[in-house]
Amino acid sequence: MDMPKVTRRTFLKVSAAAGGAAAAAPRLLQAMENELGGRDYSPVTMAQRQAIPYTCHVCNIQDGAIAFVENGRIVKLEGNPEHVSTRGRLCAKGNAGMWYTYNPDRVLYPLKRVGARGEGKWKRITWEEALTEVAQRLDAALKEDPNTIMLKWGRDRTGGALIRFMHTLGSDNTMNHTSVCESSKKVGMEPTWGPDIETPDFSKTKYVLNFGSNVLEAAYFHNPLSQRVTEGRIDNHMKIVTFDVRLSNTAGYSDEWIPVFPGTDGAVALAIGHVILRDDLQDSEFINTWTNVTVEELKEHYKSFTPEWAEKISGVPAATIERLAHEFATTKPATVFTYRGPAKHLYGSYNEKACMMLPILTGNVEKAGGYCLPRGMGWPQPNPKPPKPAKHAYANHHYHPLFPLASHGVSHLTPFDIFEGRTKVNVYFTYMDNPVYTNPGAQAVWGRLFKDEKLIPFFVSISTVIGEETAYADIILPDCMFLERWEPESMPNSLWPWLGIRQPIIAPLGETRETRVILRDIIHKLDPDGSRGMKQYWNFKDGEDYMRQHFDNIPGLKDVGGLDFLKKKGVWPIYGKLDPRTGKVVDKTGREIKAEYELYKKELSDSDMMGATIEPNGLIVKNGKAIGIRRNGKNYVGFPTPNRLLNVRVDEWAKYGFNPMPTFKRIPWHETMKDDELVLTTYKFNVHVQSRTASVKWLAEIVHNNPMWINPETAKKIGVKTGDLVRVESKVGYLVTKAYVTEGIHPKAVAIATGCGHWEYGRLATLKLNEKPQFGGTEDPDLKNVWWDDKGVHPNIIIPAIADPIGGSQAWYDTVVRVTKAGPNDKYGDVFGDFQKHLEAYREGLRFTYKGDLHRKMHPEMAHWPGPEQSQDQGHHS
Ligand SMILES: Nc1nc2c(c(=O)[nH]1)N[C@H]1C(S)=C(S)[C@@H](COP(=O)(O)OP(=O)(O)OC[C@H]3O[C@@H](n4cnc5c(=O)[nH]c(N)nc54)[C@H](O)[C@@H]3O)O[C@H]1N2
Ligand SMILES: Nc1nc2c(c(=O)[nH]1)N[C@H]1C(S)=C(S)[C@@H](COP(=O)(O)OP(=O)(O)OC[C@H]3O[C@@H](n4cnc5c(=O)[nH]c(N)nc54)[C@H](O)[C@@H]3O)O[C@H]1N2
Ligand code: SF4
Ligand SMILES: [Mo]
Repeated sequence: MDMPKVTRRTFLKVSAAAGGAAAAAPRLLQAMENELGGRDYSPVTMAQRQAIPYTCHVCNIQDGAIAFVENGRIVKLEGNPEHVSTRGRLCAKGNAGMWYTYNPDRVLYPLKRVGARGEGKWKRITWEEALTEVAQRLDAALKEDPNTIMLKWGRDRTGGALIRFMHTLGSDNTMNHTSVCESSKKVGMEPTWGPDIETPDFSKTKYVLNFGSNVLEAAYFHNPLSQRVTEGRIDNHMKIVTFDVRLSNTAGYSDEWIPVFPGTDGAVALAIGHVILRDDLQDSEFINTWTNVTVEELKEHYKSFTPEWAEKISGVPAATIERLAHEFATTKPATVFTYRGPAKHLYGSYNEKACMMLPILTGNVEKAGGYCLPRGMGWPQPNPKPPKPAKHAYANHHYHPLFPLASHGVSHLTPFDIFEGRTKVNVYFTYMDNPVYTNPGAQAVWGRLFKDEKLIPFFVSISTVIGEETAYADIILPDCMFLERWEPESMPNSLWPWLGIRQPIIAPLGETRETRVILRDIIHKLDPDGSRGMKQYWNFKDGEDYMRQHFDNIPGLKDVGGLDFLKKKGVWPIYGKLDPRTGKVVDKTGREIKAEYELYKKELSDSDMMGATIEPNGLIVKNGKAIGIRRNGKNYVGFPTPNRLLNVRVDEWAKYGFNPMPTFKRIPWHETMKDDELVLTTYKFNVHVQSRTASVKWLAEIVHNNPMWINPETAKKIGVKTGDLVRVESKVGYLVTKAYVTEGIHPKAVAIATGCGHWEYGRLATLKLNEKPQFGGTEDPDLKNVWWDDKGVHPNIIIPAIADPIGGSQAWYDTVVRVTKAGPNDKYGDVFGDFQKHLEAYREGLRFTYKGDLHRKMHPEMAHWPGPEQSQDQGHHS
């Protein structure tokens, strides 16, 4: 169909001319709907706005976007229509992204603490002063031990700059935030198939079992994937069944919402597997060819996981499990998606593994409409590269000695390692991290740590704002916002791999500098003439020059212009055009572009096979490296695992006394819960990102408080109605908040969202609206239009730090609480966390680690395990 050629500009002109516009309007409105985007006009001057592509980083999904600039100011953001995953659409948070930059409470120049730690007294200093002091402190630390320099990041999208910095200093002491994020999901999957995430092919599937992912509101890839979920529903009549303890908007959009008892998804998934195997609905050919177990072994192993057994644990009726198993196994194609729901529990890795088994059992792996491997791209690092540090830190972002299988670290236990003297810190760097707010124990644990000048003698924060953590810093080095800096990107957020960039849309505000430049400047201060061998790794003019070193030599991209192409388009490759009628990416002939499937069945070429040997089990080895697997007379690349198969049996787990086969463990303290006890769960709002969006008014206006969800049945027992104050008490602390009574939650659970209840983070987040901007920002008159006076209550102070002994994940969703009607002395917003009790809870949690006394008790089936002394830890996994 030919669309009338209409731009917003002509539309505005037509609609302004009354009369004739009336008849034309409906058709033009439709045309407007079908405009592809990528262009924009000032409603005042009608002039076309400058359009600059970038990659969104309000959250971590990394959507492709376009910023529109007028008179040097970013006035509007929208999705990049040429981006294969994003397809022209941003979520609410992405659309509001410029307010993240124009936050009047941003820190626009370096600051030095003048009062006591955390007291909020700051002095403006110059970059020269800041860099000199940081370099002096680093110098002193280096003399003692490079590993006393620690850097913890929350979200690192610098493309390798932080690690380069630490390796330049010779320090191995790096920490990420993944253990509070989704690490047990990753650890549940990696040994089985290689990567740490799946790509469900929602738009082509007929059936989805969703275990605890709020894909329409949060979850990894929620903007690109929710588009595909909608397509699956509309175009394909797909059925979606969501397991969640809470009626999330994803559960609400699903055909069925199944409220499971917290932490029991694994039992349900195993029982679904039991029915599939019992009734012979599995894909035997796939299992016997592509996994390291046989159908017979699985049938035997799954025998005890009956629907009746799972019903007792999860509350999901056995009949429902039977039905879902049949629907899932007989509808083709079908897929599974999980996110943090199953993973953030004491034995989250087992839960994830049990869910992952369902597409494996039914052969839905790597099929159109199935459960697919992620597709991403990488980029080379500038040369020369600093060597890996010679000495291992006690723990780092992929290794903790008590959690040898937790390949993404266990950073939420770091404070305890410091309190108890296993990790020594002279200089602590933080980058885009806010554990004082986002981690279990929050201010009671992390706040106490950062206040202690003996334990943290010097604290440098590379941040854009003063959040709850940065409030404790000695020096703040002000970073640029994502709309002002260079960064390389790639995310496997659809079935088509891509590379993208962030580039400065506007010049950095104030004196802010981008991180890679800050890090370079620190190194240059430490090693001005290069004699210490550090400077050589930091040879670049500016952020753009560094990007050239990533992008100018990538085959394919190089031919079309390397970084220059990305500066113009934001993303590479451009797979096709967005079809305005369907919203899909199509080729020149108008047909939807196809994804590649069955990647594991790619055949090795003759030249690949040159000099390769085939072992008796089929493994194809070349130069000492497994490059593929021989199956049915053909040489395939196989899966990206060491044995090129799907490892249903994970032998590495057995080395530490964990069950190598799919299994389920109940959370012991849930088994002994008393009648008046409930499980506290926490979740994310669709319009907020962690602690980061608290200063964005467009979003705060939509959501600014977080009452506790409670089931009517439960609320009745304790006599509370919506709006009443409740006291929520765990074994480590209590808080006072408001109740929101809703059928949309399991009667044995309560839920408090994260994202509200700030005590730092600027005037909007804390509702201290009468103060003035302090750190270089200009007043925002819109702050005067804040009509709400309730900022919510943040729950993390009452959540103990417990880690999954396999995956290392924080058990966010396991906290047992007692909820009562608030007493006369309780005030809304009261929070309290007892440090000693947090410490005890942490020690109790360690009893489940492979060296702990409860480990064996939890694993009677592993009686043959020789024990921790014999299970030689492989040492440091770097
Ligand atoms: N809007 C928004 N989107 C985001 C983010 C954000 O901050 N805001 N952050 C990004 C990041 S870092 C992450 S890690 C992802 C997280 O994405 P998700 O994991 O999808 O989101 P969460 O809200 O963390 O948790 C998912 C759901 O688990 C449920 N749940 C709790 N316990 C259980 C259980 O035992 N079983 C089941 N089945 N469900 C349970 C919660 O009620 C919640 O609805 O989102 C990403 N996207
Ligand atoms: N109760 C509860 N707690 C949770 C969760 C939950 O669902 N419930 N979710 C958890 C999850 S999934 C995650 S991933 C973690 C996230 O937790 P964190 O990794 O701690 O993430 P943020 O809250 O995003 O903190 C980022 C901090 O970085 C700084 N910052 C913001 N933008 C920039 C920037 O552009 N540059 C620099 N240099 N600094 C910047 C600010 O100081 C900000 O406070 O939270 C976890 N905490
Ligand atoms: S999901 Fe939203 S906030 Fe996250 S990257 Fe995409 S558009 Fe930005
Ligand atoms: Mo996360």
